[in-house]
Amino acid sequence: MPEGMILKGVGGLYSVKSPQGIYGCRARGLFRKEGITPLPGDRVIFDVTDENDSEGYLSEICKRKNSLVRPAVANVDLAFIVVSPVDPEPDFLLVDKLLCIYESKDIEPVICINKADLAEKNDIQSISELYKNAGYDTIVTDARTGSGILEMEKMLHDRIVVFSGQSGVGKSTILNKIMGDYRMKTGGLSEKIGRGKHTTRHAEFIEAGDGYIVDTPGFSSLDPGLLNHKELAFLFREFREYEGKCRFSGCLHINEPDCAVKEAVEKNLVSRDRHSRYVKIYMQAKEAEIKRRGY
Ligand SMILES: Nc1nc2c(ncn2[C@@H]2O[C@H](COP(=O)(O)OP(=O)(O)OP(=O)(O)O)[C@@H](O)[C@H]2O)c(=O)[nH]1
Ligand SMILES: [Mg+2]
Ligand SMILES: [Zn+2]
Repeated sequence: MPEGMILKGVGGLYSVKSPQGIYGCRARGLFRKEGITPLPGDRVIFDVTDENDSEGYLSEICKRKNSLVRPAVANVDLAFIVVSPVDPEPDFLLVDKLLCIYESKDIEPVICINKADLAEKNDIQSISELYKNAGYDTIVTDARTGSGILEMEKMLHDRIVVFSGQSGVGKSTILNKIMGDYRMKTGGLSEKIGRGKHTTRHAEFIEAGDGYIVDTPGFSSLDPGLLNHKELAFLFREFREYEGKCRFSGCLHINEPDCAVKEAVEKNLVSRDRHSRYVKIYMQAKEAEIKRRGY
């Protein structure tokens, strides 16, 4: 049976890309019974029911590496978290929550500092240093002129990539720029990515060379219930080297005495702001869990 990858799913009809072409496939009741919703990014095995019309049925969904809720996609390799130093003012709490979510799902995050043309050099530098020191790759872009976009495109190779971040930071503008580059390379036509209220609600893959990118409508807050507070300390990358060095095993690095992470904050080895946001996210995630359980 042929194998392929779901590019999009609308109204129970899935576009499956296979070496033989794109097939429109329906899902069998089987998946609904098992509580599985096929997602873009899923590797699937399908039955061809009509070769002429390229129609088929999904018969199996291969094991997922991960899946996201927003955008609802599977098997994501890389996430660009877009942040703008100005207009809108950066929401670092959101950035750090997104980082935790990607860390928990084994998705490599890259911080993209956009609107470099509007920002002060110092502001770009301080955001870049903050996240480099925490162990992340950062990239500086100006979606208007396209500076930095080529560097981004080099990271797309053979990967499923999502863009996320606050509303208005320039995700769609960057995507349009990338698509424009590929359009020029391939001579093909492609639609513009929606902005604001025109943003499509379902996740859809955009092919960029041999990589796939997914736009996400911006958001102002994230459901803290998406994170498990007990795992949070492991999701802050720069805390990991202090693991096992606190006085108490299972130290949360919040109020405990002789905490190696808090000592590192005092010595400026770990950013105080990142640590404060860790505490905040921990509290929010814990509260969300209490609400969920009801005690
Ligand atoms: N000066 C400047 N403006 C930019 C840049 N990137 C985006 N913009 C502008 O910023 C505004 C918002 O850009 P969008 O691409 O719609 O932002 P978005 O992140 O997709 O926003 P949502 O879809 O609401 O999440 C638009 O007016 C863009 O033209 C940039 O690098 N420099
Ligand atoms: Mg957008
Ligand atoms: Zn500690």
